[in-house]
Amino acid sequence: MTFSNPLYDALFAPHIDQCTPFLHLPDGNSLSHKDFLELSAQFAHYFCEIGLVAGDRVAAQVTKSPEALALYAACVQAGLVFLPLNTAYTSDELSYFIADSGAKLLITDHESQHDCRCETLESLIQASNDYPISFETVARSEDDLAALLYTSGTTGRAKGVMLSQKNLLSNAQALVKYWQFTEQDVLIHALPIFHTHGLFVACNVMLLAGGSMIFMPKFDIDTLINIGIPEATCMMGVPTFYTRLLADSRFSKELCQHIRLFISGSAPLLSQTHTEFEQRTGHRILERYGMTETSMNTSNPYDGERRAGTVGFPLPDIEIRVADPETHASLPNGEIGSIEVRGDNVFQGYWQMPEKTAEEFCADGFFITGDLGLIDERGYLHIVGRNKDLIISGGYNIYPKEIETVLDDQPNVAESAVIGIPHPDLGEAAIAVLVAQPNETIDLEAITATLNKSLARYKHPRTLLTVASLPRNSMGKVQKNLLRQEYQDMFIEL
Ligand code: MLC
Ligand code: AMP
Repeated sequence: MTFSNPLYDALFAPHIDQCTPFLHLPDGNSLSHKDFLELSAQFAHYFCEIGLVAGDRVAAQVTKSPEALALYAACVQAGLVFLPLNTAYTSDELSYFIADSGAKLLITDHESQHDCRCETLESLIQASNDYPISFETVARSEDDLAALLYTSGTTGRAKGVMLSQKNLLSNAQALVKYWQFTEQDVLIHALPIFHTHGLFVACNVMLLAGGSMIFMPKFDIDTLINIGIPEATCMMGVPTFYTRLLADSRFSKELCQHIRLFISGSAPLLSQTHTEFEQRTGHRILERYGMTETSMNTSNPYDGERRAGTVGFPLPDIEIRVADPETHASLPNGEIGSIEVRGDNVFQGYWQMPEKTAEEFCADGFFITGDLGLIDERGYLHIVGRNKDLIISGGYNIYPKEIETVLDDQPNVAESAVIGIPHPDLGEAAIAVLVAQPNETIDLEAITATLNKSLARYKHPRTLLTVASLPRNSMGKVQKNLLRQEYQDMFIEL
């Protein structure tokens, strides 16, 4: 069979005439597949009408809603590259993404001004109202880009991750099969839809399987307990979802009686959470491992043993190796090395950054994830650390370098170190340790005001501390491990 637009044809087109529910909304209403696709077809007309052509980037920083998700469908259908942005990003952060991506259109909740055409979602909905409810899908090949997702890094500027139709489709196909999703499934969707997890893992899988989603604006424990869990068959979440559920005495085995699968990812799930969850509900959480650049790489098995503290096996047709970080030769089982991945899931490179792209791929095509792991005697992958300075807080990535660059620029700051320390709710939380210039004091309030302007809230250090000096090794490198040790109990109730 030849496809004119493989992603649209597989995920969306089969549902065009289906009046079955696609999104169940918290107010009790639901939106059918057909209604959803008619709305997205109208958006696609609008995009064409304003002159967008295949390959143009469309950026969206909008509150989660069915209409926000329809923007994604419309981009795929019109051959455009969807660029979703965290709603927490500041205007400064947004300007960078717009300039770097060369987006032609930015869609936001409120009126804004940036270096491209800017529309509110509301105005777009109104303007699209009179357009036809069907749209002739724009042809795309499997290697054409479907999405551009920005990810920061340990050095330099945020990078646009180029994801092709094939990257997204192959992963959705693998996951539907591996996790046994069908049109009977009802997924609790409480994740944001501007990241790989909520947008591609959750929505692409459910679209391909033909099931429906309980589409919540955000994670809310009461909605989850009163509506989500009793009505659903499965949930995807970050570990914080699971620890919050366990902390709630209303969460019980009875409540989960229709659930067949709980999936966790984006951050390490503590073995303790896995065990407590099984004791409370009888369900073993299925943990999987992925990243923006690769979508999902490995997963614990659906039928076999789900081992706590591991991320399971490579998904079908995806190769994983644990390699020597210098030579990239595979290491024997049990040895810790660099986790590297190859397959149709792996992205096409960083947008307009060929050197950065080259640095992160091996000559034989394996992508270097920056995660460290080992494969145990039974073939399960364990993630044991990161070869990159990264904090994962409630499933959001915080790159210390980005925060340190802002802090180091502030008056009277000689240097700074941002570290992640254990946090009972978020897994890890960021704190900043600052050193003042000689004989100066740092104005912490002024720093907070600057952070508010330049960085999304979730990236802000939870605490700013001043110290006389930072610990360094003989090479002069800041020993963040010592700082982490010193402050490790700050958020833990002893
Ligand atoms: C919110 N805040 C956070 C935060 N989330 N701070 C640090 N880390 C976080 N994750 C801050 C807000 O800025 C705000 O600060 C305050 O906490 C309350 O905000 P909120 O929106 O009410 O928070 P809450 O609803 O409790 O959100 C927590 C959460 C949410 C865990 C439900 O962060 C979440 O949905 N996380 C999922 C992230 C995700 O989808 N990751 C996948 C990435 S893809 P203030 O100061 O204003 O009060 C990926 C690949 C893969 O990693 O493998 O999946
Ligand atoms: P992102 O850049 O937001 O896509 O985040 C990807 C990173 O999240 C990976 O490189 C891992 O470090 C981390 N990650 C994702 N899933 C897991 C998991 N199950 N366990 C531990 N870390 C994870």
